Amino acid sequence: MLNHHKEDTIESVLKEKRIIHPPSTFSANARIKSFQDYEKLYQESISDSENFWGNLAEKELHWFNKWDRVLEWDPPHAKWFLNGKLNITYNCIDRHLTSSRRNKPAIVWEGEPGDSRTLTYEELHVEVCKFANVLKQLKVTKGDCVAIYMPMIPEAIIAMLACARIGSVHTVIFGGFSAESLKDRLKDSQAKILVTADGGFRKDKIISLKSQVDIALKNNSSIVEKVVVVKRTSESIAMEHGRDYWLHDLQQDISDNCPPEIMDSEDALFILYTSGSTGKPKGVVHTIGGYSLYTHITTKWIFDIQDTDTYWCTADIGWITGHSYGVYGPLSNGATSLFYEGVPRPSNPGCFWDIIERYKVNIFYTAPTAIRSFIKMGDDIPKKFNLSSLRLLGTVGEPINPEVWMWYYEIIGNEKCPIVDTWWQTETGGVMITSLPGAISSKPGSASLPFPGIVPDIVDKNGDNVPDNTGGLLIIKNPWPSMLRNIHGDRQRFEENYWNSLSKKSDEHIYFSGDSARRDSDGYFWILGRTDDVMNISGHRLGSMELESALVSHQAVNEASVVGKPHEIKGEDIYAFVTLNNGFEATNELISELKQHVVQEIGAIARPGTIQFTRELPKTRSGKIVRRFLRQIAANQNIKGDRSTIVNPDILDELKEQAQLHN
Ligand code: 6R9
Repeated sequence: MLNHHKEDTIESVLKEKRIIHPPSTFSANARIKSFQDYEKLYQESISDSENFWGNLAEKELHWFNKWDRVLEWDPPHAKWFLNGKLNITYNCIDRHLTSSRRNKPAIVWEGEPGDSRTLTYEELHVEVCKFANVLKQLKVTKGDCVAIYMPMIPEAIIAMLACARIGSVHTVIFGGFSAESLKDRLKDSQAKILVTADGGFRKDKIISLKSQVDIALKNNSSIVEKVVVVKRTSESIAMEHGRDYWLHDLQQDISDNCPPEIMDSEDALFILYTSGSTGKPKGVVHTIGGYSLYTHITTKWIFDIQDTDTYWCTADIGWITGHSYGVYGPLSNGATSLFYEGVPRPSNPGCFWDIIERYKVNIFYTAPTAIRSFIKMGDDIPKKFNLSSLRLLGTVGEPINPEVWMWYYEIIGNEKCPIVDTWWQTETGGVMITSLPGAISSKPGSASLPFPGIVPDIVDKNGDNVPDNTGGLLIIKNPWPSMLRNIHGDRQRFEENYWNSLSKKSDEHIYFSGDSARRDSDGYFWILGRTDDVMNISGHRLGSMELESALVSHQAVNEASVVGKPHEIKGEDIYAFVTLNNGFEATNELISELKQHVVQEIGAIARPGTIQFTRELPKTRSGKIVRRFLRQIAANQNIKGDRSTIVNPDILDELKEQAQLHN
């Protein structure tokens, strides 16, 4: 199987002609049942978009006070549902308590060691209120930032909702990040409180989160005031007097009554950090009203969740997918959302299929990198399990190779489940381009068509349209409810990075995604990848600059340039070219040391696959490293393109020759 997908190149994607239609039984019961229905909805959404979003907001959400205006668009600054008052936790929890959903599981959770927990909507309400009261007791008030650095356990979700309940702003920091990354994000967000756990279980090991916290906070009394620690692994950990508190101690005798804070539609809900093309991660800010509506309606129409469904999104809550389609979207729809602490591992390669069988999961949403690793493990593993409960599959995070799509369709979906390939970003808050499972036929490898209300386009770097089937920059032409509102503390970066990137037509204020794509003659979008120096490693965004800074912070490294190299499971792998300081020798030991150093600086997801030492890097006259050539070398391709811009062209052949040793 993998042999096929290795050959997936842009050319083979261009040749992809298969079309898979929604099964008629699926369409008959779906919310959006036909292509005509989609087209009608799309037309309505575009011809009077404020009316479209206003009607949905009124119908789908509970507001304490209705808004005065749907949209104020002062490009690139948008305000949605002006003066509307709401609380996302009221929509995600309280409103379900007056119906039969009260006793329905909201969260079904399984730990890696096999322990499990179910929280009904009523129980979730109690837990969120108790946690919210703990935060209040710690003097967290509206607008304060609370950081969450947790394994995938129910308390992580409860903590997010507790923040939203009292109007504080959460920033979830992926539990796989190192102390250094944690520290940077805590500083930038100015979080007052940090919620963490003694540890978590991952790949049969204990991840000691609290010790990372201790390193991050060491000699840094100005970062967070207090740390709330959830007991998960019961490992012995250090607790600093006056700073660290066990959650169970704080919760003794705490009230379970905590009315939701009345929030303005444009108050911040969360900050989530993501990599950009500079060394400093961007704190993407989302606000309550627009995000509530957009995650609600995309979940409802794309995943077509019905009240009897069990839905599972495998993303960690440290990423936007976990926020929008693990927590907020499903709960707002009153769904049962499943969470799993662990990941497939050699001791339990079939754990995902086992969970699908045991919990009778109906809707399953995961990433291409995971699917590729399942293919590699062999069809025998999923075939041992009963996957017949599944009725819909989804994918997100990176382009899915057509052959990988077909495997997912045939082996996991048994050719009866539609697949939604959903294109979106941390910045967009929710899915922008996707098929709708009952209405839009899929072409394997294409994210399909825009969601209602979204107007994507493909342009060149001047902002001019490119013909169909030609690659170009993927842009969005209109504002949408869950668009990012800011980069935390850096309005200028927000404006320049996303809205002023096209030289000629910057006055048009179109949203620049940083991805390239092509549109075919049926209007389907095919995402080709990033156009900036951001890599996509197993569906996680990592900026070249962040990695380079991490490498250069090692005493042996003089200069580093990092590019992505195609990888059969991860999509891309990290390939670093490094020059050394005098007195350091290029040894295998140093390679291992540098890899470990990057893990320490950023986290395990950033471990470079290859480090190649060199005496020089290819540079322009103005001293800029030319990554384009380095990408070709890393990919083991012939060097193509104009070398005349480089001052030291000879280095290219030398690098190429040495690269053979690494490939
Ligand atoms: C949701 C999420 C965003 C970047 C995005 C693009 C890539 C996401 C994709 C996809 C092709 C899809 N991406 N979904 N590429 N097809 N269905 O992943 O957010 O972590 O911010 O990453 O991921 O390159 O620009 P985020």
